[in-house]
Amino acid sequence: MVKAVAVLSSNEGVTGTLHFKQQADGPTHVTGNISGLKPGLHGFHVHALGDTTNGCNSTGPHFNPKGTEHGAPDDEIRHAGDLGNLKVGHDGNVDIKITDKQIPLTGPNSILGRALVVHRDEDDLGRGGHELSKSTGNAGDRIACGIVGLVEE
Ligand SMILES: [Cu+2]
Ligand SMILES: [Zn+2]
Repeated sequence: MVKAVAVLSSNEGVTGTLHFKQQADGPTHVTGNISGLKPGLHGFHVHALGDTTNGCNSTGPHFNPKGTEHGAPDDEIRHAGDLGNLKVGHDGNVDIKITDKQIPLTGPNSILGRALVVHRDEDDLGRGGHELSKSTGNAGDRIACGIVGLVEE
């Protein structure tokens, strides 16, 4: 079992902690809670870099080891980092429970040391027809992010 954690930080009052677990070659389970968000949908991705020297803006593009187009988590064609949208309730909170095969904690495509990013707007999942739909889902500013780091087993 490999375990990791990402603690989000933000200039806009968003806070949250995400826990990651992966057993052998199985999918990665992500659980946690984020608060301080506007109600509604917010794009949620793993970005390629763990560099926050310029805040969330220096974390690079969506993690995309296969060199494909942006999509929805359930799509055949998606970036590995495409985790879709967070559905935030009226209280500004969201509980997260995601199981995904494309965000391993081990191996060449590991997400360790990369960034988890929350966006201001909804991710159109590649279907919005905007010039950014096929690269970012046109999800707007990066309002919170945290680096995925190892924790003790
Ligand atoms: Cu993103
Ligand atoms: Zn993407």
